[in-house]
Amino acid sequence: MKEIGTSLGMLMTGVTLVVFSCSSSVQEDTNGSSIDSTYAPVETKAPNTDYKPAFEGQTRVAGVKTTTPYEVKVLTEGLNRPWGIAVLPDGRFLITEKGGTLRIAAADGTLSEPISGLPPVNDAGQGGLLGITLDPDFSNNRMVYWSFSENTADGTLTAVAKGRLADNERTIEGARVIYRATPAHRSNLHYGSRLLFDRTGNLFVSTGERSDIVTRPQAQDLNSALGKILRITPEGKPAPGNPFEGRSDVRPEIYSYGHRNVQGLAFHPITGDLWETEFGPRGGDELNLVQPGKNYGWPVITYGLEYSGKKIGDSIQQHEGMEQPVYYWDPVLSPSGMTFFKGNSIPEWENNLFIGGLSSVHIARLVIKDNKVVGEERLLTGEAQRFRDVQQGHDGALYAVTDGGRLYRIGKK
Ligand SMILES: [Ca+2]
Repeated sequence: MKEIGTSLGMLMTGVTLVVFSCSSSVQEDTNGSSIDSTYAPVETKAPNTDYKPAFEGQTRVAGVKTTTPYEVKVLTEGLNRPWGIAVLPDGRFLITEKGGTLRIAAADGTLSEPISGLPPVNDAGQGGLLGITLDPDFSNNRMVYWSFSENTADGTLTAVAKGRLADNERTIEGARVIYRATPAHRSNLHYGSRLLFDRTGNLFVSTGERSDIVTRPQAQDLNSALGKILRITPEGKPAPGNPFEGRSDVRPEIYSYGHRNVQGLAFHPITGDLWETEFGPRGGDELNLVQPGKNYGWPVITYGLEYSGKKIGDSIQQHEGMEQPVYYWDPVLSPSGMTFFKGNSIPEWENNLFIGGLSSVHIARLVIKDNKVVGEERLLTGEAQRFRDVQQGHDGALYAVTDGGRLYRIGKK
């Protein structure tokens, strides 16, 4: 209830402030179309730190409001801790459930029985059956790829597996693990776990640094798979053309490093660039444009604090050789799955980024122009749901799942 009250308060603040937001009252979105009003930033709470952004527009940009009427429907509340959505060619949804099950949801919200045949997961803490994506040739080979937290003798790790969705859709056939993000660690936190095929047929996989003080520095360690974005072949080998290919002192599956816990991956529809979101600690959630071989800074630079309120490391936010986030949140969004909106069924949404927020209990809409965030809106603030993934259906609408078991459809009215 607290969140709902806050969002109403912000709405009123925004309406009040639009009157004197004259100097930048017209912006262009990524398509060149106008956004006719600029509102106050959606965040009104005090930040956790007094850190200064590296550039204007890196946090708390102007608010925007969707003007095209859209409707929000709860298609089902019957999912059990859903985590990731893959859109099937026929428009239905293949959805992971954290406890280790996979289900298909029809467009009307009807759920299949749990699909069996997946290897066991450790669903303690943040672990479980997590990210999912379809083979680019799924229509012919029915292959599915997923990530999960796997038990090993040395603790748990993020593993990537693949298998064939049986013709009767009741099982996954021939499931096998193709990649393990080692080292394992005795923690149940920060597994990363989004999966995304690129245009060359190789698979991006995000990991986390497992949260503990002892594993955190491995985000900077090029001989560890923790705190990375990896790029592997469909057989789990390092993908050809990776930035550290040929270097014997680096794991060749690494694509970028210095990440904390990446739960959002998406390609920009126009530029084709890879974008990611990751959890910061207390403050400092980030949106990054991912470039090969680059260092994204964790835990050396951060806009956040330890959960205890202590400073992290040397308490610096910028460092040569380390990339700045395109955007950051303080207080946090808790960004999970995300997608760019393709098409113009809701014209002002075209090429905007939609990010599921967990603790913030809303979906963040970001307007991005020239690789900078120029507008932010909070959607579904009244739902009081932790949004775990957002994907776009073949009908052009957005579909989102929540930790509470809901599947939403958000589309043109
Ligand atoms: Ca960073």
